Amino acid sequence: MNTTGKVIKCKAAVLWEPKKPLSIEEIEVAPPKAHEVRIKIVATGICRSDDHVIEGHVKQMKFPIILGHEGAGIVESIGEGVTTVKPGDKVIPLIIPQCGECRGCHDPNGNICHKSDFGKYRGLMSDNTSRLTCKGQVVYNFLNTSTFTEYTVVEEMCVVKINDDVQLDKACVIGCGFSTGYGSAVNVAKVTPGSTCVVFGLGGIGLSVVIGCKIAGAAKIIGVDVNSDKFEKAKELGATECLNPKEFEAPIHEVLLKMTDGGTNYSFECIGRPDIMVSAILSTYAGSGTTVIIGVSAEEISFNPMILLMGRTLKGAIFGGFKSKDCVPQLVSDLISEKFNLDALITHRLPFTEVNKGFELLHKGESIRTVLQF
Ligand code: CND
Ligand code: ZN
Ligand code: ZN
Repeated sequence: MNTTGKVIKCKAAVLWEPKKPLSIEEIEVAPPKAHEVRIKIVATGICRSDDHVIEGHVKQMKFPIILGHEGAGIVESIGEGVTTVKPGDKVIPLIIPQCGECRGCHDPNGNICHKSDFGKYRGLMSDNTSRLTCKGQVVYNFLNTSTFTEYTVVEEMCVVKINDDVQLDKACVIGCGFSTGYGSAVNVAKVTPGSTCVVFGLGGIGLSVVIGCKIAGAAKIIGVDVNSDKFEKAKELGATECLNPKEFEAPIHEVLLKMTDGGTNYSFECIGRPDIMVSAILSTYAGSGTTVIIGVSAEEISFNPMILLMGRTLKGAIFGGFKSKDCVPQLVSDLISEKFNLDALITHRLPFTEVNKGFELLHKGESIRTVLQF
């Protein structure tokens, strides 16, 4: 049945309020307006950032909302004026838009398009309306995407066509976790061959940092996690050793300074804890160490400025610093040509309707990425 121009009724996982399970509901997805694209989602990963909203950590968030931001799908229909995708194209929705016109898009050294919803959390399209409704209520979108739904509508600047040969149930993790971690290593830190790296937090993001450090030629990649079950996979992906802070009396940065002759060249915080962000900075080499903060936290961090005066650099990035529309197709091609393998990141697959079970696996520390299939 041709659905172009019609409202689509379909299933979606709606979060009505924080600290509640997601609820599988029938929703209405309006047709795309000008410069918008309606996508049939084929697969989506579960990321800790979705969980931050469920747990109520993101204060500005509006409800009800459809979470999910690590998806891949097929274009169902396009609005007027859309030129970069067409119905039937395989696509990845983009958590960082690339409008191509703002200062952020013109900045060769950054990727923060001013149309991004990070930090603003308006949850609406550019015209301040939503294409999603449920039981007569407006439903907000998450990070310009919303992928826990059979169909979603995004703006053209928030979607990119990818190679038709890719499997969407693998490529979906390029929509957030993989690109975020990998790009933080190769693109933001610019890890150099022979260097020493430490990665705090070995979830989907941290393991993707490990993959990036290895491809960049790091000599030593130390993984740190309070869950030692994460170590086997980290080593399989390139970690040369792993530490559990619970097994040491001294603070973990002191252990790392001893192990690395005064500090690592690079450190990455992939958890979202202010105390670990400071540990990450302190574990780098005074003189020229670089820390990249990737974890999301609403709390503030504080440390003595002398720590940076000593020559350290502190950076942060969203989506691994990648300009989304420019870089995602290449990352997909790199996956097809086996520059990296994402199989190890996808530990579980579930039908979309079992989304809450996917979050349980994340809470228990059993999953890296659960991919929900539609
Ligand atoms: P996930 O929960 O899978 O991984 C976190 C890991 O940290 C787990 O293995 C934990 O066991 C471990 N951990 C927890 N506490 C500690 C501790 N005190 N010391 C050491 N290890 C610990 O999460 P994820 O990998 O999906 O996401 C990680 C963070 O990255 C999270 O805050 C998420 O919101 C954020 C993020 C950022 C971006 C971005 O663009 N910057 C994009 N997506 C997610
Ligand atoms: Zn994410
Ligand atoms: Zn822009």
